[in-house]
Amino acid sequence: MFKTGRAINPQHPAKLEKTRQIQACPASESPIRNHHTVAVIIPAHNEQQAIGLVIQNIPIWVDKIIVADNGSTDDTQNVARKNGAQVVYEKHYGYGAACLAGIAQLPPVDIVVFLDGDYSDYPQDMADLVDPIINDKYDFVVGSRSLGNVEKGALTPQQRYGNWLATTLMRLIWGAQFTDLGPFRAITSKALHQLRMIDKDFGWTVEMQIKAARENLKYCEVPVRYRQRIGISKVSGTLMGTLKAGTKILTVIARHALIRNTKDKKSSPQ
Ligand SMILES: Nc1nc2c(ncn2[C@@H]2O[C@H](COP(=O)(O)OP(=O)(O)OP(=O)(O)O)[C@@H](O)[C@H]2O)c(=O)[nH]1
Ligand SMILES: [Mg+2]
Repeated sequence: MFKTGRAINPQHPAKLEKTRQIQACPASESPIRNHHTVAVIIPAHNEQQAIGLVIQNIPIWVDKIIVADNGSTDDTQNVARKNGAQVVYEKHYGYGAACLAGIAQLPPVDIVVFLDGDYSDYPQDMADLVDPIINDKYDFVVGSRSLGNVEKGALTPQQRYGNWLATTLMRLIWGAQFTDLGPFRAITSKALHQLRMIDKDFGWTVEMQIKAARENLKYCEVPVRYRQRIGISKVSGTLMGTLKAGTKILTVIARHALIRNTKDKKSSPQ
């Protein structure tokens, strides 16, 4: 085990109290999880107001927290370090690029969890995603906001429509049973390496799900809560961000569908 010795920000005693209560997960409640090592990767770009809270609310049984930062011009890196995370710097801009940089620094763990650095996800609910892997031998668990409780205004209508469109296309093309492309997700290290992720920006989540379906991973969704982010919206809250992310997601689906068609044609008798 390689505990990070996570320091909780002493400036937030109230939060610490709350965190401790949430994190208090008696060993007897989950004896099995204690034998699995878990690392968390948080892509973050200018999240100085949120990143400390995200880290503080990560359950105590997590062994390693990596904040993958690219190009933050605020205090994100310092706040993350003060709260006990390892900070990885990636000079190429993009969500996927940051995740890949985080993966490159992973110690040998059993399970890797991804979540956003804007405090939209509920880190204290992490057991809901990790336990199906540990108890039921799933390879990959996606936190579905469509199935869970979403605070009013946390998901824009465009985001909901985009998620519906992407998951419908995935179902039609690959028979993949997903209801969301949510950022909060857990995967075994073995499966993660098997997927050979390459997307450098907002095609990251959909790429992981397409490949999981294609590779016949044992996957499932669990309902997750989702709330309005802290700080300034960078992607879904802006027209440009939504268009860019939406186009990228559809491009990734199209590209993988094309690969599938080409392979089918090659393998079918002439
Ligand atoms: N490392 C890195 N992280 C990013 C980048 N863009 C966004 N992020 C982080 O990725 C997570 C998701 O991005 P968000 O900006 O929250 O995107 P969103 O949830 O679709 O939309 P909003 O919350 O409305 O902005 C957050 O933790 C961001 O800080 C990037 O280019 N590099
Ligand atoms: Mg967000």
